[in-house]
Amino acid sequence: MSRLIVISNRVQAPTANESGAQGGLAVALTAALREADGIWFGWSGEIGDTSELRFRTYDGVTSATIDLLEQDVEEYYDGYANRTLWPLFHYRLGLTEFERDFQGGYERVNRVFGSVIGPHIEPDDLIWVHDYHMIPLGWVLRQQGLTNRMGFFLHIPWPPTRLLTALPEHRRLVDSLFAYDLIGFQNDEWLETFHDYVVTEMGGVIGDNGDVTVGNRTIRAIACPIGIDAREFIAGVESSQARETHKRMVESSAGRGLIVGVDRLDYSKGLEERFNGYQRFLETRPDAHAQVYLLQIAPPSRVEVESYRDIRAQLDSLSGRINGAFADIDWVPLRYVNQGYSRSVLAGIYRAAQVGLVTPLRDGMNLVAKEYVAAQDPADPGVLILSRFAGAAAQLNQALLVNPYSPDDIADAIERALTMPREERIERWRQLYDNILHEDVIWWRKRFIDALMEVEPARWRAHAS
Ligand code: GDG
Repeated sequence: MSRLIVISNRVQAPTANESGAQGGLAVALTAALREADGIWFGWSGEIGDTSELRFRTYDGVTSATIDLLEQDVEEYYDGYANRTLWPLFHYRLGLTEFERDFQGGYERVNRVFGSVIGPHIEPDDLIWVHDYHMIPLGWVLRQQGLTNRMGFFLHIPWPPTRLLTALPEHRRLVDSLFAYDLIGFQNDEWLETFHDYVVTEMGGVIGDNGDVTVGNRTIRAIACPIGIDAREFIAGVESSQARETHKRMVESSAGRGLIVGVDRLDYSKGLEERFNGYQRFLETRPDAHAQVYLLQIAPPSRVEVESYRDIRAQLDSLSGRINGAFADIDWVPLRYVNQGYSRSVLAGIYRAAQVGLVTPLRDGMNLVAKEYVAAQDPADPGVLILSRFAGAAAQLNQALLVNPYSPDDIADAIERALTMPREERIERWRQLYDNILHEDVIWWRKRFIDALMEVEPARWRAHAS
């Protein structure tokens, strides 16, 4: 069997003392790699010497990391990845920064990754590159003469053509994707917007079987939604820590309904709009006062980037205003917490919540929505409120789907969720649960790898020669 080589920006394979917040990608890849013999390459998250690869194996997952220079981190990670591509791909042109230095740093670091990783790749290895930090890496590896089967998966949305063309050198970026054999997107919507770019900007042709041809290069592009490690998560809900947390939450709720939100502190997650929606709910339903509260967990992320500091400051003041306006001597309507918790603590919190409020303005998938569903009590499940702009909405259409920009929509959905009869909650939850159980992370990995194995291996060789 071929080895699986996974390459992503950050490598966060589990360690013996792991307890902090892992991003969605890290959680999914850890689960995927545990099932396959392979190596996970990427950045250690540290500043230091870029030439030394450090190998480490824990719990069935081998990882190999390099450090990056300070300038690399500024230009490639804080710069092009998080100040250019992230906002642009989340439809936030106003927050997007266009700096030539960022692009230069991005390409340079991709070349560094290629030169360090390339020598460790064997001819039969399957290569799977992840996310927007690493788009040109396939091209870099092809320059070294590698003819392996190579796939790329984009965890975030693919932006509409009219937005993408605002990026200087957009064509160069998309051209480099054609070094892969297979590209995966989270859902049909992002796949279609990619097709649109290929047709309108590159004069390409879309075939019936997912083939995408530009000039003499044909690659395959598919929709392949990521899932959670549902069985592991469900088992976690039964852990003693999760049970203890559940008990603690029930006690501290004192009979009030708990609405929960869990998100990295990121402007794409729509936290400000969510708080506005909750405020609208409080304004228009005075009878609900002291009957419910919203717990928002939002561990800070990307603190080096100004727009992240801005959103944090805005949320600090908005949460203060909401509590100032509505709190009573024995009721705080909004508990806003800026720290991360272990996964089993999160599982206990999800379980205790009558409502899961997941309202990103734009999200590739959103795994929190799936975790919330996994954690529910089958006999008395809570209700998921989900943004129609999350990739997950395509699969989880039994949730209450909302427009996250509309405070009225959010307020109405909260009311509907809190008053939904048990039979309807069970009916909706069953269908959601079925989906997260069947289309889990193992299903996702298999679907992507199977599609990669189906691609004609001679394709790249023919064009490379
Ligand atoms: C990107 C895409 C796509 C959050 N707080 C804590 C914590 N988390 C965990 C959650 C969940 C993960 O982080 C977040 O995953 P999401 O999918 O919601 O979002 P991103 O981090 O933006 O992930 C996204 C994903 O990649 C996978 O393709 O779904 O669209 O943006 O697992 O539980 N974990 C712990 N403590 C916390 O406080 N332990």
